[in-house]
Amino acid sequence: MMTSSHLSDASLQSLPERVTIPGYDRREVVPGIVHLGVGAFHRAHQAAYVDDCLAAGETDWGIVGVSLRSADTRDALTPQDGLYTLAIRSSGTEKLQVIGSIGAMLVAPEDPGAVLAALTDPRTRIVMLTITEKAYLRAAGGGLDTAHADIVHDLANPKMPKTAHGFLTEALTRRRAAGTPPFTVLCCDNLPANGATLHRLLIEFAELRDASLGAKGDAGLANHIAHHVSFPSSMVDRIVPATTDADRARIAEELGVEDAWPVMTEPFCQWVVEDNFPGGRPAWEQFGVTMVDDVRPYEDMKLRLLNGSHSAIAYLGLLSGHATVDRAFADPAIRAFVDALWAEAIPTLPRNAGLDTVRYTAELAKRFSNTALAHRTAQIANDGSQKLPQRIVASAIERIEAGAVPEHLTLVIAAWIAACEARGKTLPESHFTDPLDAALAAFGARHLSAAETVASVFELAGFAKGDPGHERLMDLTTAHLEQLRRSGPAAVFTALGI
Ligand code: CS2
Repeated sequence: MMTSSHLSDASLQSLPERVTIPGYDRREVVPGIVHLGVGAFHRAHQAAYVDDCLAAGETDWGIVGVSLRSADTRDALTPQDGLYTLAIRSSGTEKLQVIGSIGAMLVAPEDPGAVLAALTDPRTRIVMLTITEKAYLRAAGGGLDTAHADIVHDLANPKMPKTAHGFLTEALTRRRAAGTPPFTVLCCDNLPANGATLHRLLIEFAELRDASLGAKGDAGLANHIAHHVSFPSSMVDRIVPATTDADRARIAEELGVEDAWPVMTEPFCQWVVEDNFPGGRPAWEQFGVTMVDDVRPYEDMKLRLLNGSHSAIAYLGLLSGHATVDRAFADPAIRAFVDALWAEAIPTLPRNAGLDTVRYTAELAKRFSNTALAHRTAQIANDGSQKLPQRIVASAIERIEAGAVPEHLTLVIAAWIAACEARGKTLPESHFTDPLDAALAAFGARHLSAAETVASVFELAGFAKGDPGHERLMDLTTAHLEQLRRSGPAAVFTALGI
């Protein structure tokens, strides 16, 4: 039998029996989905669900993976025929599954034309996205950041786009001209009302495009997107720590062949999708996906309870010297803080939506305690300015407007600012990054008071802009930042009675 030193179609049959391999003939798979942002999260989540569909005989939903920025994933996976190992880890056990749902892989900056060709292919009926919060290019007020260099570029060069906005609008215009029905756009990022949010941003982009292209453009593209393209919202959930070299070495040892980029994850996996796919979809409900009319309650619960406490654990963990989520969560003060944070956020969730927050938070506590994941606090700390609005600020504002004093939620905002300030001092220089880093560093250099810092950061990040509770939110945050600067997290926990 032919053997190979790395994972590939040719080496699949020689893998040890304990490794699950694709249960279908990959040559029969036809691409039906284009996925923008083929990072580890996509490969642990949507690609695994699609793998199950393919194995059940729904062979026309293969994935074309697109990286909007770097060539890393393509370079790692193309020699492996798109195959990679998903390592499902819990304290003491590891299940290995080779996923085969990603066929072709494209790198947008190298060949935007090839990406547009995949998007305009009539077989493509769904375009999914996991491009991270910051790639939606929202301005502080929530609308499109029309001054962003990439938006400016894409409006001037519609045939050579860089952004998801540019690719989707150009592809939709070409499909419309060719008489091909539009694809459904399925946003899978951690944004509130993510489908509707992307829909709104694309309409705004298309309006600018219509105006700038004038007679040369596709008259009425914005209108077409507004009325004829579907943007279901979805809630995605699976914890995916970044793969380390030690993971690679361990997986190679297990497989007997190299895998350049295996993905680590936990057993838990959830996907709740608004059922609005005019162009068809896989029968996801048969493979554990919850298809619903309204995703909002699930989305709010996940963003405010899971992601909100994740950010809290990340920043308070970093300030307390904990490198991973499980270590931070084992710290009794942080554990007690997270319980209090949940108690503060839960009243902001919809009442009559059947949410079981007791069960949900108990399950979260189990997931955060998974010692096999080694999920780094610094990984979650990235892009706080983009994450905190929907994870923390929204609940804090609602609590203030309901007459409460959200001491715990506001501590998370202060801890984010303090952790940013700690970089280059008690934390390594670029331990985590944020799109606002240049401005944050400039505030740091001016040695502003806590009140001045909070006011500047809120203004810059657009936190709670225009909300009546804005001043109160800043005051509570300032008090925490003062104390964090003066005496560190332990003193703040004591002041909170923890
Ligand atoms: C995390 C998320 O990095 C982060 O900001 O909070 O990636 C989290 O692990 C996922 O949303 C879990 O589904």
